[in-house]
Amino acid sequence: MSLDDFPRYPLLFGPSPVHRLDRLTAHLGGAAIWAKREDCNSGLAYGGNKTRKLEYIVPDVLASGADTLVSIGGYQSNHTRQVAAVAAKLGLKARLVQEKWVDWPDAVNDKVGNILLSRIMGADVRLDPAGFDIGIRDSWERALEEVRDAGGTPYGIPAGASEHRLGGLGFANWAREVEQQEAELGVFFDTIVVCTVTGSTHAGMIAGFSGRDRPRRVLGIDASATLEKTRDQVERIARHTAELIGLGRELRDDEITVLEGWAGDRYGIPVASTIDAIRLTGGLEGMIIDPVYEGKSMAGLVDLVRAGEIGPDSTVLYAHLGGQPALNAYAGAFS
Ligand code: 5PA
Repeated sequence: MSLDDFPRYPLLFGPSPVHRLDRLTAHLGGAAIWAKREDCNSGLAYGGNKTRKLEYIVPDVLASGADTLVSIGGYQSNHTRQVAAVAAKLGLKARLVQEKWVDWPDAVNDKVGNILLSRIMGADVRLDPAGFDIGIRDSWERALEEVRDAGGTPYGIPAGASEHRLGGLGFANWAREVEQQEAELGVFFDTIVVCTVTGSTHAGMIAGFSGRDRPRRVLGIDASATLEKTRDQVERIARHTAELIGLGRELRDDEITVLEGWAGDRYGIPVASTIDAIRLTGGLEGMIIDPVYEGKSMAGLVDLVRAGEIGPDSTVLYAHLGGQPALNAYAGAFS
């Protein structure tokens, strides 16, 4: 088996854009920094990393004969918003469990941003008081049951589409896309920086790059603040995805790197370095990143370059995975 043996339903505009971040590079005074932009990869409700993952899941949805996508995330989940968009596009229903993953004191947290967009797209949005956990949830299993009881045919997509058999394939394909873009641009990204929480984005990249001759580092920056769970999930999904696409060997431990230090104490709560990274990237590049995910991975990139852990001769690709709609629910952090 190889990646090409899996059907892909196109949801993206095409390859996501890759470009230099010249002013950020000059400001940090070290490695050359580039970005690859999943935040503008699709016309479906602002796109993002889940839209890319869903390209490999939709064929299975269609084959299953389901009429309702059932998924789960926090109130401000980017994932559930992208599931709602894909359901709309396919003419399916979406049933979304939105748990209280973040105790954030903004009165509009369950009204603006991602959840607003999901409501606009016609999803059946249900709030649930449960807290943050990246694993398989009872509330999600109950939602599947309820759809069945009501005579529907559900298709379950777990948090972040990660604990899904095909969840890693989208970013294995991303790795291949990067190689094509490198050939066109005449550049080699020796280091990739990516935010990791439910794991299949990072894991897919690891699997996708692992079959290549020229080694590179794929640095996952934890934004879950439940490091061991995320690390386990990344490792499991990376190994599974590598097997699916026919790597033909076990992944080595040193291919799986999840770094801690920028998540703060709790998922979803920005810390000083997150806010600094958001202002820095916005002010130098006009590139907008969010306080839950990308602000944390950018804070990691900034510190690793400044500390020389990513050396001055490196060429770094920052994976921008989307997520900006959540900013609307965090206005208080910037006032
Ligand atoms: C998310 C995830 P993984 O979950 O694949 O590790 O990706 C982390 C990530 N950046 C990084 C953005 C913008 C993300 O949205 N979001 C989740 C969501 O419910 O939105 C799955 C947690």
